[in-house]
Amino acid sequence: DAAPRTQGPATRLVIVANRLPVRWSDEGEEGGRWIPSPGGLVSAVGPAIAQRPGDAAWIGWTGAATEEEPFEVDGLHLHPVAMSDDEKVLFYDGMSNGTLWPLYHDKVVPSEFHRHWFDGYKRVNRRYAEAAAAAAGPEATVWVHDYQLQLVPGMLRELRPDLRIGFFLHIPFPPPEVFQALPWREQLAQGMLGADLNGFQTPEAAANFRRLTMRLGLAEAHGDESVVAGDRVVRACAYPIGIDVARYEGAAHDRETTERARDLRARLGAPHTVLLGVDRLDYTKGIDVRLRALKELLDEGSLNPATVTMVQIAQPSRDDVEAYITLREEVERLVGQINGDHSRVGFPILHYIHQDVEFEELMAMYRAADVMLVTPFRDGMNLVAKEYVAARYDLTGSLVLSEFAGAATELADALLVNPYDVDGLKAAIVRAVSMPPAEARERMERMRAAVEANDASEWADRFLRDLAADRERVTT
Ligand code: ADQ
Repeated sequence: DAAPRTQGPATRLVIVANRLPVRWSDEGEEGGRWIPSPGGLVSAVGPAIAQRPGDAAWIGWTGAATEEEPFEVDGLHLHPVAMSDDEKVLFYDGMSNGTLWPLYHDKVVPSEFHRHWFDGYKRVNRRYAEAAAAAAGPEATVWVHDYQLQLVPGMLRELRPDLRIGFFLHIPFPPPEVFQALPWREQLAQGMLGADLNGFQTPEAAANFRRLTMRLGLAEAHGDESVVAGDRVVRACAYPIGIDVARYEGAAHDRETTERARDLRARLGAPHTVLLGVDRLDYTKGIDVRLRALKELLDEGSLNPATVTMVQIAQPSRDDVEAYITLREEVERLVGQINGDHSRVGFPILHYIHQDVEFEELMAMYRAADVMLVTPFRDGMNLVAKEYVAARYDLTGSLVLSEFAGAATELADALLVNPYDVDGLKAAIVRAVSMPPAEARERMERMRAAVEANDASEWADRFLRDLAADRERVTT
């Protein structure tokens, strides 16, 4: 049975991710065009792609229901995967965001199991795998990303045993005790075992995966960071993702950013202290508990509304999924309550922005904020925490960080909190607001060293280098 092989014999590296790294812009001539959309993944794997000009392809969904031909943007071959509206509901809203996302994030909301969701997930995963198999040149490297595509490595190995296959999970991987509830636990674990290398954000997540494969009887222990499945050694270890440090530090130093930050503080009424939250509007991010802590601090008089202002950016996200609609209502109720109780005309205590924010504005916010609140109940990494640190070149500012974000491993000098502990969170906020400059400086210096030591491009290089390394043989 011949594997589907067609174009791109030269393609040495294929990235497979849920979305393509472009978006449609209506601006410009001829009714619009595709432009690069700078997300975390693009900036992280971008340098690796740039080293292979003309040799790299990206498989993903454009967001549209229509079928599209491969096209090219800035020298990168893009292969759109078609997905009908019905398939999107099963694969993306359903299995990905209604089953796996909550299950992997400590079930902050209940995880739902539906057989037709999994069938849709399987069907769409197969389409990504077939597209990757068709695009990859002989013995090429394929790097599959994230929880939406966990079956792809296994499917791809069957179609193209010649490929070197890597998988990286951007979100947490739960302990086997939690994962085992999944009716499709074997298929999902087997899917990942199809990869030569499985990367995770933390050593704990990698250990959870290795433990799971052994518990399910799919693999045996093999050294500290691998398992043996059949006749193959599968590595599973941590590759904590970083940010494009130069981009963030550069933008922070920009004169325009400085002016924008000053203007922002003036527009906020020149408060003594600006608190900031920046998240996708997601129930895992702990926005509600953070606002509850703020409310109590204001109610009790531990924070003075005459000197403190908070900005909460909540990027619209997954608004077709029920739990996100409920969260939005809860957050907006809290915002109304807090402002109703503590604002003065012309001076809201809490500025809530449920919008996408452009990069330059986000940088100005990081520069304007004295205290950054990053309090997810569970988070694979959390790049916002690292972006804030990168922006604080003058060594001012405090970071309050959840101990359940992957970033807490590297940013141990933040004020670490248990986001479920409202009193602990309140104490950390008060401590951050009143932190002596010398202490803030010391902490920020160490946090900056950690962020600088793990640049996004090095992260991708390290993963791809390890993936390319000689495969260990299993001797029986
Ligand atoms: P996310 O859950 O999306 O990512 P995060 O790591 O914080 O979380 O990345 C969000 C990105 O979006 C940041 O770069 C941030 O600047 C940007 N952003 C946030 N709000 C915005 C807004 N309103 N407008 C524009 N941009 C905004 C998933 C995992 C994380 C993991 C990353 C990368 O859940 O744990 O760190 O992938 O692996």
